[in-house]
Amino acid sequence: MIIKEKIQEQIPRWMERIQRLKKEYSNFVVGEVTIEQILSGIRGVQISISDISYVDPYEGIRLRGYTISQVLSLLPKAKNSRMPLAGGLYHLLLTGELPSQKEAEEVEEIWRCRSEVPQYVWDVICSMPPETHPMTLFSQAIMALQPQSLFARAYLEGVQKSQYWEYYLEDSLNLTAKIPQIAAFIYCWKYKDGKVEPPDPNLDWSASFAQMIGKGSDWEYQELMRLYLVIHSDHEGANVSAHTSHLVSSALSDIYLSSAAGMNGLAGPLHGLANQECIRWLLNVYDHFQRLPSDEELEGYIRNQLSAGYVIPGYGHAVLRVTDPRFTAQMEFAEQFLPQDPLFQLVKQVYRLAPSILGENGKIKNPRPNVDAINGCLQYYYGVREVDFYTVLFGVSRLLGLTAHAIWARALGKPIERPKSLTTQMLEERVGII
Ligand code: NMX
Ligand code: MLT
Repeated sequence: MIIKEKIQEQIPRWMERIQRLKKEYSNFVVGEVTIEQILSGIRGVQISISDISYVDPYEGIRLRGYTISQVLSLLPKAKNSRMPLAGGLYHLLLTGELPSQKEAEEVEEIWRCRSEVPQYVWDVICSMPPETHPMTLFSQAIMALQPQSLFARAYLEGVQKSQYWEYYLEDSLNLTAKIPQIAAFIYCWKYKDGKVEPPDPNLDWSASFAQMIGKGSDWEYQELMRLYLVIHSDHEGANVSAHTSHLVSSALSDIYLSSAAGMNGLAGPLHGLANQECIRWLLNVYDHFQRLPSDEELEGYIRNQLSAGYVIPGYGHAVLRVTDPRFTAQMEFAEQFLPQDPLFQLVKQVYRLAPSILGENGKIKNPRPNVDAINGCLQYYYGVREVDFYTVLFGVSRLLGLTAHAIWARALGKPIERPKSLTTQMLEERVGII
């Protein structure tokens, strides 16, 4: 397997770099922590390293050093498509190297061969009450696969630490191979007649999800999914889902346990679930006016929301200080394929008006849109209108990033994480107020 060989070959070099930092610079002070940071969600505290991706506040995400537009243009493309193969993206995340067409196809083929989901996983989903949120079902399905973990078995049998990553890799390929089918099953079980189209072996990973939910002949939707599943895959190592899954896997919990933990974080409205909140918000605006509002009407609406204490979903970011390039990539797609769609017109109108209104009180650090300000509008246009499903799509993509971080964490022998927590009194004593 090419990805495995490449990782294997790279490990000694990475280990050497880490060991050198540890040995020669272990007392070097990287930064300090202020009380404000401690009290505001450890914001900006540099606490971990991962080389899978990095978010520059003024540029946005780079996946293995490549910007979103470079990733979209440089990765090998799917058949009859202008969009990348997700298999190529996974190769890039795992190895740091841009794959050839053949290398990208190799990952796609591995996924194809490992995509079968055991019947009991479907039974777990079907035993849940129909009103269960799709993210809960998604997380449960991942957990249900946990008995298949090769790492968990190997650990019990006493496998060497230096080999942990190999089992993490196998588990990750097994899991990521199955997730489009799991997502499609949840969609069809919860919203349709429960019948899922069997996967078409001629389609790539992303298009195959589209086909399984009944969009086998919708080329544009398949293109959208190819775009979507690549650009949502990772956002460095310290966002809620990445950090959660990293923390959990640092206890040597296997990829199923740690990925499900990450998905539970993604299911929060300030994180991944914001895409569901955002489309609801846009639909509410449209319903309220029964048409596209005028600029004045929309401004008034936004101001009312803010003074009632609501956030404007899809706007703001913990790290970014510019418009999210993932938002821009989707804008470009929408301009090409759905320029007249009323909801897309509304997305553009909000983009034109909201940043200056949000910026007025100087509180919000970044009044510009993030990835979630538009992703739901695109799904809605193509008829996937069950908005509480949208975070599952985010999750399908994000599992590529989470698993890549985890494989490398094991490859580099990263230790269990255990930062320190203080009491309020200790802080008061340190600043001298008691
Ligand atoms: N609408 C209204 N107020 C906002 C917004 C917004 N979109 N974003 C931030 N603020 C407020 C925020 O509530 C805070 O107010 P207070 O001090 O009264 O608590 C203040 O501005 C400062 O917040 P920031 O430091 O700018 O943002 P922070 O880093 O704390 O949070 C988010 C980042 C993304 C959680 C926040 O901007 C937000 O809640 N946005 C809306 C939800 C959203 O779009 N989330 C998606 C994130 C991306 N993702 O996919 O995960
Ligand atoms: C993400 O994609 O994870 C979000 O933009 C949130 C973040 O980076 O904090």
